[in-house]
Amino acid sequence: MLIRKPADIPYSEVTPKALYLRRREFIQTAAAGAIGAAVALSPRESRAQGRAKLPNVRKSSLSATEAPNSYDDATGYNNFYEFGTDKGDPKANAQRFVPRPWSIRVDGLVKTPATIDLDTFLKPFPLEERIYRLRCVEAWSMVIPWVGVPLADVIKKLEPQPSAKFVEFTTLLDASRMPGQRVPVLQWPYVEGLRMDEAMHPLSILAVGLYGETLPNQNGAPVRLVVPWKYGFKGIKSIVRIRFTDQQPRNSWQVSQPREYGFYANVNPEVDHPRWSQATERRLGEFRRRKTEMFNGYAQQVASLYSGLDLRKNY
Ligand SMILES: Nc1nc2c(c(=O)[nH]1)N[C@H]1C(S)=C(S)[C@@H](COP(=O)(O)O)O[C@H]1N2
Ligand SMILES: [Mo]
Repeated sequence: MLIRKPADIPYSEVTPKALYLRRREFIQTAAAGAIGAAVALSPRESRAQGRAKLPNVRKSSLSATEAPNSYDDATGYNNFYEFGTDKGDPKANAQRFVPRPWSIRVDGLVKTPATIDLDTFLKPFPLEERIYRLRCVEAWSMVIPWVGVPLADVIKKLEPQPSAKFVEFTTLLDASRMPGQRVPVLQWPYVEGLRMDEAMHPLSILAVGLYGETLPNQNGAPVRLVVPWKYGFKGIKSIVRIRFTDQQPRNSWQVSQPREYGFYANVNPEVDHPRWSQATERRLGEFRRRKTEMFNGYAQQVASLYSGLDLRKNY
């Protein structure tokens, strides 16, 4: 795999200059506490809900063309066990979570291990809207307009060593802020991983928002992974650590129930979960079940990543 050093990638190449400058301007305005000026909601509403419009979000040609679910579906029906195990718990219990300041530890097989401030680090990256299908392993699905940056661009800037074959992500561990962590339903902190070629695929993003606004806490503020051809649990939320490794990471769901959840977790209607079928799904807001598509409908883009791999064994 070709990984160029950041010094070789001028920002003018990854970001049209005007966008880059405007984004800097927004960050500076936001830092100065004037964020309310850029918000479409009334100032009171935005303060109460921590909602703020993200400026200069460009549409992506990699978006699905289906109609997105409602904002209420996307933000009111979630799995985020750090805030409880019912689908309504994350929205109810994450309201007071404060996702700033936020730093991410970058370590393992990387040129320079470092602790980076999220806002400073992401400043140069242009934001894209990516409308993706999300298919939970529990057989429900949604279509969500995420706002984020390609994970590949982030990884290139972090400069993993050539020996890095996987990337592991870890969620914040802090039971005082994430009360669900007092309950041992999973081994905390939540951990997920991708093979390096999966992480570098253009569909993989780090999301910082949805519906043109900053990410609500229940959706994984301030930054979470979205990998649209995999079951939802790969989309780890509230990331505080990125570690490059030559060993396949042990992800939380696999650790908890290895017979039911594997490392790959590719959406696959032909491989049932031991306790239920994966052939169909219920789209939130719809009555009739839909047929689940191979790789969640992204087979054309991602199937080649798995040629030669037995997807029954590597579930
Ligand atoms: N840290 C953490 N990330 C997580 C989870 C979780 O419990 N903890 N749940 C996962 C599961 S099972 C799903 S389906 C998605 C759902 O959240 P979303 O609707 O915001 O994508 O988040 C994933 N990320
Ligand atoms: Mo899920």
